Amino acid sequence: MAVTMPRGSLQVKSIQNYIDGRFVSSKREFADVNPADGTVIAQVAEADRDQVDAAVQAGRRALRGEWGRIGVRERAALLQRVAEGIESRFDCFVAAEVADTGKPISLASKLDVPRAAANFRVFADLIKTSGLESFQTETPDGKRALNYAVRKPLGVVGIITPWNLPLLLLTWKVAPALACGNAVVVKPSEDTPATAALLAEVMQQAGIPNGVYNAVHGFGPGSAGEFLTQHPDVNAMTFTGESQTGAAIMKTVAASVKPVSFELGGKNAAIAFADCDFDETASGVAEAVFMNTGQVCLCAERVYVERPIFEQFVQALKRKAESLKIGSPLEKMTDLGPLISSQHREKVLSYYRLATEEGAVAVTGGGVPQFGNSLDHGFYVQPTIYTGLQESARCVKEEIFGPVCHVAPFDTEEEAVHMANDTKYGLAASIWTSNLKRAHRVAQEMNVGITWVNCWFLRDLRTPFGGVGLSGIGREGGVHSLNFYSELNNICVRL
Ligand code: NAD
Ligand code: 6OD
Repeated sequence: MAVTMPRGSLQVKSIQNYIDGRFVSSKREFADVNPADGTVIAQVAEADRDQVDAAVQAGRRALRGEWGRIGVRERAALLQRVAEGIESRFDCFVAAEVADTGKPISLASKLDVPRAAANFRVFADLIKTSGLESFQTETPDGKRALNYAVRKPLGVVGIITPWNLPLLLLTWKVAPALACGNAVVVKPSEDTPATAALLAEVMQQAGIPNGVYNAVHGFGPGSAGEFLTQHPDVNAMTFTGESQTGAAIMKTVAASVKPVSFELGGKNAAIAFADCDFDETASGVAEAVFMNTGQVCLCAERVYVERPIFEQFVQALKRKAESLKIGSPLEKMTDLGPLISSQHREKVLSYYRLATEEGAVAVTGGGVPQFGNSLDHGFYVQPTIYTGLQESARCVKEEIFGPVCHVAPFDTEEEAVHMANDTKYGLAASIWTSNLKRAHRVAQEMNVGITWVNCWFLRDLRTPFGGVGLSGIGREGGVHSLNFYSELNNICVRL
């Protein structure tokens, strides 16, 4: 068993690596901490270099064996079984994700776990139905040739993921990688190892052959993350996490010229025009700022509001922030859980202090809530809204990754577009207006990978997803994922 759970308790005790279809311990272990109260919920096996190598070699063997021979229809059926396996252990996945991340149970039940199953279903369907282009070519001697392409797996794909939406982001990459016939070695975040281990149990029960899905645990530098990126037999790396980590991984893999896909940080803007539906916009922007305690790469940390509604909007956002129920992730009514770790809380609080030093006005929040119970040992911060900063302030330029935003007024559409685009990041934007022409015009001006109009984080998994600038390299989603996780071999036949 990857994960042992005492009867009647949600507490996880031991999390192991999953290599070649077997759960294996390691010489070293590290603690998995529940961010809601700081308690240790599991000891996690930290894979050493040899174990990472064993996982990669298991992937290679799987590709040479049964997995390398089965057809698309059977692969798709196996992915559907994985989706069913996740759904049949829904409560277990929710409990593990909530314990690891501290996110509210309502969010894990509504977003993370259903999306994990959906990731497998969507790519199971897509791999069966997607076609490739073909061209009939006229040759210089007046005859013809036929060009067509076939998909081949890349081989062993290394997948490294963060802690904010652990299962969702892991399966977002595992599902298309397996759909294309690859084997994977995943390295989930050291802060959230549990659901990757539970997924191994689901893979086993679904009949995914040994070696196709391997999970190794550990940290980045000098640990499993780096061992995986350095491994010469890994054919491609896909990574979600901080931009700086992406840069380090890129350097490591450069020597072996591997394909990379990077989904990185963001400093996303929301732009509210005076003609927006005010209540809908206040609710939508509040969700974009505070969901998952602001720990979604797509969250809006910069809110630009057209001057005629600025004061009223700031007050509406303040009311929304102050009405959020902060508390135990296990309470159904909780809106806001803790941050992931004491280290991350220190980072977010350092920005709260910096905002004051940079001259911000705290409209609400800026500190740490007190509960008078065990939650005081958790890593909570108050939802926070600032105004009054210069656009050049570090708090407006740097990703904080907490429940915080800065709200600034604007007078013209051009000014709003300029401020929104004045960032080294370029992941997502949201535009709130009832003027359809302006919505399209401004959306097309955004220098990002995804622009939402009158909504936020509304996903269709067939669409391209990724960022520009510091926010990433490449696009995943739908056929874009299939194209990343496969090599296309073009065949030219002289007729
Ligand atoms: P992180 O970069 O610190 O860690 C991500 C993963 O990389 C972890 O598994 C970690 O162990 C591993 N890692 C760290 N250093 C490594 C190294 N040198 N070599 C190999 N692996 C290494 O990110 P995080 O703090 O876990 O996640 C938060 C960040 O992720 C935020 O910046 C957020 O914006 C970003 N993010 C982006 C997206 C997106 O889709 N663009 C999605 C989610 C999160
Ligand atoms: O919805 C997705 O597919 C996705 N990759 C979301 C990323 C969220 C960032 O935290």
